Amino acid sequence: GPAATPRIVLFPSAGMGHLVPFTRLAVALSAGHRCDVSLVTALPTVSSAESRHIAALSAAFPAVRRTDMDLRLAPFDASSEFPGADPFYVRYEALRRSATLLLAPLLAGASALVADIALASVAIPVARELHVPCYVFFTASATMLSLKAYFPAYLDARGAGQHGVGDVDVPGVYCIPSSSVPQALHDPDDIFTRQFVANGRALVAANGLLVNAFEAMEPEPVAALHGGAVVAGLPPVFAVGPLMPVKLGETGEEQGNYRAWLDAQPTRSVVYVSFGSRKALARDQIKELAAGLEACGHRFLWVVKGAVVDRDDAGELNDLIGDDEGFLQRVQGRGLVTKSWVEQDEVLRHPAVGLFVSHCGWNSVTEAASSGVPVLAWPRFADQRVNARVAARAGLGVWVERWSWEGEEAVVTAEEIAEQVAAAMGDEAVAEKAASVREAAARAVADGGTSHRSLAEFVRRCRG
Ligand code: BUP
Repeated sequence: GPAATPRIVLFPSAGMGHLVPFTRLAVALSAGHRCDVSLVTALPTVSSAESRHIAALSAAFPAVRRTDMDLRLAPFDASSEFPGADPFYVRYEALRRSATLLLAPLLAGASALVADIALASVAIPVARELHVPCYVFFTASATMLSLKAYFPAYLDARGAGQHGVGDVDVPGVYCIPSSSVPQALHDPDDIFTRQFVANGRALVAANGLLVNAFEAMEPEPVAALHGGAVVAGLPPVFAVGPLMPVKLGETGEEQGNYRAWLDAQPTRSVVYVSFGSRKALARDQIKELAAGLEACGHRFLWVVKGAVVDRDDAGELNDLIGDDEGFLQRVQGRGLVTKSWVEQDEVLRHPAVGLFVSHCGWNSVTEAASSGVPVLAWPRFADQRVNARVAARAGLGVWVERWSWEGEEAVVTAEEIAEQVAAAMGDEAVAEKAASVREAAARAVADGGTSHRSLAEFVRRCRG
């Protein structure tokens, strides 16, 4: 008879950068590989974008069952313990501390648990106790996964009494310069660093690792992770990316008029600018960016954020971009600036878009790769410099390495921004290489491609 349908429980952490790839994985497993999938949704969500996204997912894909986890049942007073910490990292910590209590009941009858990397070290023992195989989904690049897996060994080898993080030469991959190591990792007591190291150490205990990456874009790290060069004893690694975006319909937020505006622009004439869902640029940097976009001479669509969590972003657009001199009026028609959520994947696939000025959050990089839009990389924090290098090495775009990131004082000037945007928009070679990355991505996820086969192999193992 037909093989049993695997029942897979997906446990994401917080923020759109994690929820979006989990949604894509859920749909690929449910619709593409006929698994029975449930998605754990921790409530209340940190951002409104997440709650809108979950509602839209349930409406569009009812087969992906939603299992709510009420975090109010396991109260955790983050405000006193981590004052001033990033609310998304604080949420990871709340999930980590609640996992033993709240996760176990959700695993009854499961064939496998797929836990977010941010929750790995707590989810693995909970699943083991219940004899449920536990896989870890790494939502960033394979290069970053190799750094995460190797980092605990790096710290141990460095010895006691040594402080600070230097260049990290990941065996079999390449040397990640100290300046590209996520800012937080330079501080051993940072909440992010503690989680990063605990989760990195736990990887060897997982039944397998899924990563939203594909071999052709990151050949060295994928090979090194498979071959045991990075860390001995890693479980099988399944490179299943770039996971395909799913159409969810309207997510309920005021969508603005960007679709109609894009439709009216000539082919490859628009610069799309976004720094992701979870960090605002400093106000003086926003001002320079505005002036740079005005000076570059091209059309642009700019998603601008004023707060870390969208619920806190109540300000007016004019105030946010410090527009006391009529910028919005001067660029009217040529530039569209919005504070609202846009369907980024749809924007990147629109023929009018010719360049993506991006912070290089990994989802953004994968979306640029699958749509073939060249990236002008401007990493801001966390793993983004590592990702920017991946993008540049793969030929997906260019990275101006001297541009500062969070914690460095220097403001990138309007002149420099205008110059680099204009150069990238005029660079035919970059556009051609980005198109070839798109073709490689399409081959990876097509039937018989490396990523398609990896996901099928993962499902086969879940069948047991
Ligand atoms: Br903002 C924004 N529309 O307006 P990243 C983001 N997105 O669709 P981040 C939109 O959110 P982390 C918007 O396409 C991507 O899938 C975007 O993830 C989508 O960056 C996702 O690119 C954002 O990984 O998360 O938000 O900084 O730090 O976790 O990488």
